[in-house]
Amino acid sequence: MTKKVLKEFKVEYLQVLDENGNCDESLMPKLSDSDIKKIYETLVLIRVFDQKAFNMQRQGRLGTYIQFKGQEACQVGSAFALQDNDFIFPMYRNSGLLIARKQPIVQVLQYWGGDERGLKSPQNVNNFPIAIPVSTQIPHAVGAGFAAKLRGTKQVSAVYFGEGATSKGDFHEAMNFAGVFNVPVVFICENNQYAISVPRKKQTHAETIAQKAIAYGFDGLQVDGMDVFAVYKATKDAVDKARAGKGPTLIECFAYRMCDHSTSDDASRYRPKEEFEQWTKKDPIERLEKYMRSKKLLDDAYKDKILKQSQNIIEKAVTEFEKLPAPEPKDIFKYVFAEMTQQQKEEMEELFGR
Ligand SMILES: Cc1ncc(C[n+]2csc(CCOP(=O)(O)OP(=O)(O)O)c2C)c(N)n1
Repeated sequence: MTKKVLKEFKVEYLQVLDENGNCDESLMPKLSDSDIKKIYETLVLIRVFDQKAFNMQRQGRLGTYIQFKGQEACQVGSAFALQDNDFIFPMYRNSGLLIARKQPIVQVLQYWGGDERGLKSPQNVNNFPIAIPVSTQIPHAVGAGFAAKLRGTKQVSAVYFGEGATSKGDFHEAMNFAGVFNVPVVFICENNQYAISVPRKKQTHAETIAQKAIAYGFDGLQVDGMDVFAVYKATKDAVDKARAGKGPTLIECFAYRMCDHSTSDDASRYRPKEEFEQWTKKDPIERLEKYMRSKKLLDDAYKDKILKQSQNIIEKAVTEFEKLPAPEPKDIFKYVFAEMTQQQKEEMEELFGR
């Protein structure tokens, strides 16, 4: 009997911009100066939003909030590679993605204030609602991609999830279906190294998340998830490929959560301080600033202007959000089904009277 090596489980790793802002020009995607500025401005805007929302939660002005600090490049880089009518299926850590996808900021605040109407997608943009149950959005995204394929609309479906989500059955079923039916879907894993307190090493015995695609017969690659150019390039290639009928791709964005899991968490209890400090040196915004400075696309005055502009946009949205009427508590019963069940009617009456 002869032994054969079938295939090595090696996946490509892509980095365009290193943590000092040095760019590998041979890998640089086609982006104009104004594209780069737009990307930078969106990164700053969502970081300002993230900090403001966190502060508001602490002040009792928002419910639970999930920060995404450190993962901005994963969200903005990929959003920039999609068209408005492509579908996105976000998870709870994707407020930045939604903002990059034209979801009004006031609505994102409305959602975190407990009003689901905040998730209604703007006209002509296909943003699906945030999924709180881990991994459930992944088969939904594949279903939407499959529908687009059957209808011949050339739309692509992009789905976002953490590395912890790749341990769930939903992920594997969705990946299998996408491979078998050659679905135009891009799986974007924001590997932030922890699923709440569970480190990646305890999450999976696989060396990379990207290699999980190999088992389903399509491409998987790992990118520096704190390098916005790498995320953009990988997503653009995957989206173009999907649109051309060449099937799915799994992109593992190798990143770090530079914040707690949620406003109910204290990450200092399970993450070493030194580890946190090492990762903050890779900050996606700082490295882009270094690059832009070297290309004369950014100076102190522009940097200051963008920060102030972002703060103004966010403050305006906060003022508008705080003037919104509170949702009607009865709506909890009213809109679960098209029509209320007898039991729901009774429960509603019991709580609120006739
Ligand atoms: C089905 C389900 N099980 C458990 C939870 C509780 N939970 C919330 S976040 C989380 C960790 C998810 O980690 P990961 O997928 O890596 O995403 P991250 O939060 O790191 O972005 C868990 C287990 C949940 N929301 N849904």
